[in-house]
Amino acid sequence: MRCYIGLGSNLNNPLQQLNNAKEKIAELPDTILQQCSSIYQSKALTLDNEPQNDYLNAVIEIETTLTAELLLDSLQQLESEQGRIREKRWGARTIDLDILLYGNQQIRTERLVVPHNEIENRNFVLLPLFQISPELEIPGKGFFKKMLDNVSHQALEKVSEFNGKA
Ligand code: PH2
Ligand code: MG
Ligand code: MG
Repeated sequence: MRCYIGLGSNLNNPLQQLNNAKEKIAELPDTILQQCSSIYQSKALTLDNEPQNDYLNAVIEIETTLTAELLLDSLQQLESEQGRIREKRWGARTIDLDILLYGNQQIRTERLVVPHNEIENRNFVLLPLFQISPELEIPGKGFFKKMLDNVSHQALEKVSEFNGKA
């Protein structure tokens, strides 16, 4: 299954957090890392007005035979290994690993909503996704290009590339 994962961090050396998570995802069983976007910086989107550090975000593509649930388990395991503490919704975090797309499946369970609920509202997800897969269709959500136009006012700055290959 071709699958896209969104990475985000705004605590404890975000660049290192993203690179580390990418390496760990590449090492998951039955999984091959296919593509990595650049790394982008943006202001934190928050639900309250508490100040938060800027985020670094990126998107990677993997090919995996893990089920969506098993992939979610693995990503949550990596999040806790990297010291993720869940305080409040949309709070600051060392690493956030979100399943954005799982093939062209639409999934809605207690634990998992795919495509990711917020995908069309976030330039820091759509732009890196577009960078690596401009032809992508987002099931149930319409045209990629249209979605990008709607969020292109959200400031986003390319700041780096991942270390190493793919
Ligand atoms: N993630 C959030 C909340 N706000 N803001 C930015 N810029 N980047 C994120 O990844 C992000 C956020 C919750 O998932
Ligand atoms: Mg998450
Ligand atoms: Mg998230």
